[in-house]
Amino acid sequence: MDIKDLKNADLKEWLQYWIDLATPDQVVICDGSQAQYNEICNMMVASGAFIKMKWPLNSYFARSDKSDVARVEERTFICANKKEDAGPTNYWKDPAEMKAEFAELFKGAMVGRTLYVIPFSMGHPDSPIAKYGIELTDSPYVVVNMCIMTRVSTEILKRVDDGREFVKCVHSVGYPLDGDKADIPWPSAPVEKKYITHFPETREIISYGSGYGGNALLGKKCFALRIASVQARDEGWMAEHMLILKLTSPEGEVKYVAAAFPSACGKTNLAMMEPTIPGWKVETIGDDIAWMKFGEDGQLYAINPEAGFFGVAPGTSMKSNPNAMRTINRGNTIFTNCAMTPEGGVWWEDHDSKPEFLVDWTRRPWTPAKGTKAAHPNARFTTPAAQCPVIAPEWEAPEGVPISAFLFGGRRRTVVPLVNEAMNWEHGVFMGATMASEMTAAALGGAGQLRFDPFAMLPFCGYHMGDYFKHWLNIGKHKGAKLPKIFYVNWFRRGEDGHFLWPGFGDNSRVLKWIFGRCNGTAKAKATAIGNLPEAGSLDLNGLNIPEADLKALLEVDCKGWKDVLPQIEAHFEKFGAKLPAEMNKQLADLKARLG
Ligand code: O2Y
Ligand code: MN
Repeated sequence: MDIKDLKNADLKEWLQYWIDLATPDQVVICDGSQAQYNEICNMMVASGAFIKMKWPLNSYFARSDKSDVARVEERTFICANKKEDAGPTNYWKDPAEMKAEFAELFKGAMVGRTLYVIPFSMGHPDSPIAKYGIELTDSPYVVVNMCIMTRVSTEILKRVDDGREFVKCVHSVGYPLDGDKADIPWPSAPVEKKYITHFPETREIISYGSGYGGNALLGKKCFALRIASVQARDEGWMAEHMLILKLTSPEGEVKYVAAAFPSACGKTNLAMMEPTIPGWKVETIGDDIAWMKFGEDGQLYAINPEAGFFGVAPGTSMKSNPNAMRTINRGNTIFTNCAMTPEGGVWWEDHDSKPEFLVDWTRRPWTPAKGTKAAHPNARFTTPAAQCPVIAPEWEAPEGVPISAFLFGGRRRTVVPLVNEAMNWEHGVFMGATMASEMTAAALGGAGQLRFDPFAMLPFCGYHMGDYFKHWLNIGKHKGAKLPKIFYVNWFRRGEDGHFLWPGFGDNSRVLKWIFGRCNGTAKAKATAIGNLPEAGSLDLNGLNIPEADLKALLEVDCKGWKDVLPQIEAHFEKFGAKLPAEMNKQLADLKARLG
């Protein structure tokens, strides 16, 4: 397919605007083929941007610039027409002013480079829940990562040309090769020139200056969460920062669960978990994002809009996540900011092997004696979901999977029990709205201070968070809805001496089993002031050896602890002003009253 052959005026005009402004040397349409993927990887090996690994097969190392290693929230903007619509939890810029600034920044931004046109689908292209996007980028690294993380094909371009709605995504690393400037392995712009911007009213994303992860792979956080959350609000569906897993009982009964945890709380590990309880099976649908729509039967059906995993490498091992290790070991993986073994293999902190010598992510020789991290703490693997040995056969089902339960959670050392079922939908929305992690003594604010991350959407909601709470409440009022049950889980409870009270990992399947039982009416709960907790004996603890005092702490209501955190919840809610739904203050007042 050639750009000259396009007939859709809106598409052609948009493409031509950016080509004329950024003046790339050439334009290439990405077709999602293995041949084009290989060609781009080979070109990056030749330029020094990629190193081909000895093992796993068909896999590559990339090392970023030291200043471009993660999402940059303070350079991420919601450019809604009205500032109020971005809300208190987002940075805002006026859309017209931002576009005017881009008209300068992008002038000649792609000189000496290729502009790649990436037509992609979020979700199976034939799914009624899927949405399309086109990303223009001057980064071949972004192209190959997008080929793993989304479904790229010229068929998508054809459908868009035929009039199908799409999200306009524009990206440049912000490093034009003007004059006789030579290219470098990881081109990017200084932090004050980086912009990751979202235009919710026109469904556009424009990103400048960063080549890393969520800043540059625009299908992920920018589209699938920030823009999609606005689309979902307007169209009556849900775009959530949630893993989706399939749970099968020994009797062969199946339930699907979606779970929201803040970044770096082990979502990928839970999505691929190996249960320790006999006969139970966990399979993966997705590890980061869920898009959900009501079916005719009133159930919420979820798809994973992504096609790959962009997982945090450090901490991933055969102990923490054997299925992620098996996925990446099957090859076709891009490792970013990991360390390299002398044999051309990969390493990171808490990897299963114990190396004597490495080349670290900054390309310097490394030995354990150096005392530094060999891999960057936000080092990543990009790997195809289809390679995961526990991917559910229906993970790409266009109709999605029916969700029986939502899980919320954070890192709470104190107060919050192992599992707590919401009394009803409104109470569940309150649980999501008050999701928080506890800061350590070393962090700003100190021990006991909560960092609120409502629904794990704090950095990802594309509109006012108060309106987002309202949207959740409205979902609960959908006519004929068979709503998922809502649970709050906490794997991170500690004793006074700092030890973890709960073993976590595969033993979290015990909590999933109780949740499964709550959904089909077979597990018993006791009603308490904070919600429904497992009745004694209803949580499967066979084969575990947890001290009685630890179990008691995990499964009881710490009334004093809850009362002590109420002022923090109050202060959290005050941020949302008049947009905080009255139901949330009512839930808070009711909780206070129940605690006595
Ligand atoms: O650091 C980045 O650019 C990526 S952040 C990320 C990547 C995959 C899944 N989740 C996240 C996150 O921050 O929630
Ligand atoms: Mn995430």
